[in-house]
Amino acid sequence: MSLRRILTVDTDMAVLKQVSTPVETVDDDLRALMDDMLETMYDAPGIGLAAIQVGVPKRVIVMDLARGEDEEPAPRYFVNPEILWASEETQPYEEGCLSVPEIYDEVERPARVKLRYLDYHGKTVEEDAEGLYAVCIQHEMDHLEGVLFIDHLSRLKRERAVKKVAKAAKAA
Ligand code: K2U
Ligand code: ZN
Repeated sequence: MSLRRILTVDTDMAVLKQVSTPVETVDDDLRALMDDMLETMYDAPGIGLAAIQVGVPKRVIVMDLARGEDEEPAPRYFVNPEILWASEETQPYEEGCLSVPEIYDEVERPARVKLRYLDYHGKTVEEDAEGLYAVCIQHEMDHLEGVLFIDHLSRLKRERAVKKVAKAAKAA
């Protein structure tokens, strides 16, 4: 396993805006990528990561919502995820993003979604998500469409966010 660089909007916006391509086969090479993505996510730290965030335009997401010190890790892997149904009811959540460091703002998303995806071994899974799981999977699936959480904000907030990330990167 190896750590990958996480792309950020100040230098890698063009890559992050790409639409990712469906995976043909869940094989050992793809599992090695998912292992690297998970290690990179834990190191960041974060609770979700899309493959495009490490520069790989494949429809792959990793996630671990078990954040407590005393919680066992609970890694999740999503290949070619689809949302089959989304509730009319929405919920606001203060989101952040490893590709838009130090920026946080409220985004409104469907409170519950029904998912279909391939797991780490290529098996089809259908699952309901709500709460932080629903927020995180929708945030990550936006990444697969080249959409960042700041794209859900006003133009002024979005432009300020990109400028703030660029200024912080220059100062670092
Ligand atoms: O896509 C990413 O950059 C990963 C995000 C996932 C995420 C964003 C918003 C809401 C939930 C998940 C990072 O994990 S942001 C860090 C974080 C950590 C705990 C809770 C929320 C966000
Ligand atoms: Zn993100």
